[in-house]
Amino acid sequence: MLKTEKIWMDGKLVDWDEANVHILTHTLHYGLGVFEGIRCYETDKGPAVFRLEEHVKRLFKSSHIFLLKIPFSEEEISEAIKETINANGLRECYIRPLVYIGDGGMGLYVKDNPTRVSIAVWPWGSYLGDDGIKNGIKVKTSSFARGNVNSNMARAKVCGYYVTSQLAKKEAMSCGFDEALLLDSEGYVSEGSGENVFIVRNGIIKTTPLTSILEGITRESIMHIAKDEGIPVSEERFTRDEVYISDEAFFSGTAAEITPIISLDDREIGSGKPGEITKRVQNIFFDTVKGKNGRYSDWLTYC
Ligand code: PPE
Repeated sequence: MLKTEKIWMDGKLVDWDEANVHILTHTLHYGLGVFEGIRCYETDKGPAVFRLEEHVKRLFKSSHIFLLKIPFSEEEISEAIKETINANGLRECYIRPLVYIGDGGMGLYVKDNPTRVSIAVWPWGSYLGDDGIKNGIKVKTSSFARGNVNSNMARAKVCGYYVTSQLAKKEAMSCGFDEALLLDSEGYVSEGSGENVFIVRNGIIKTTPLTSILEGITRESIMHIAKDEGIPVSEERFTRDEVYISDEAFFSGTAAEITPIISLDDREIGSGKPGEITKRVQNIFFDTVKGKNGRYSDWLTYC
């Protein structure tokens, strides 16, 4: 991880090495915190944050679900994100806002511990590798399931959920795969450890419905682009064997961007290479985030 200079904590910029918390920070023990993952891309007009407003809104919605009261407004957080990017002089970076419960009381029920907010930024290359973006990755269906919708609040990007994701990721990696695909509690495909999933069959793009997945902002952007391209998009449940026989598949996410999936459980998907529709959407997506596609210019916030 590349260290940067400043991290925003509770309203002010502090030095990277001073951005520390007490060991009794509540979230460290019990996992209740919410966060965002946002990317800022280099463009001809300077650094631009992709879909800033949507990410900040999701951070507030995640907090709402978990009864966390963020002591800042959405506008203040958006400004703080831009301020942190500028303070670090970065042209391109990943942005990690985190809302967490500070120290004070211990035990599951605490009333008076402060709700704290931090924003860190750092340069982060391709999440699943440059080769993954270009040539695709190999995926394994996980033996760990996406939690039931009444246990895991899927609409929230909550820290605690990522223990399941880590189990799935570790399992996939130790079996020689690049990433995991989790099924939901009923056995249908849900999403990757940190990505939404798409398949393409007979020219139609399918993605899992919002029932058991994070409401991905990249996912929404892809559906928007596909519709504009005249490619039909269907949000519907599908099974792992439908992925085996699909023509193309890909993951989407802020960190993962658009990464083709070339096999699932050792079954080649389509030709075993990134598919034509995947590449078409990928090209539009990368042009868009880099400010080279005027059609979606309102998705970019310049710092
Ligand atoms: N599902 C999950 C479980 C998920 O974590 C992410 C993002 C997505 C879907 C895609 O959502 P969106 O980024 O809005 O398109 N995962 C973040 C965390 C990755 C990490 O390892 O940290 C991310 O991509 O930033």
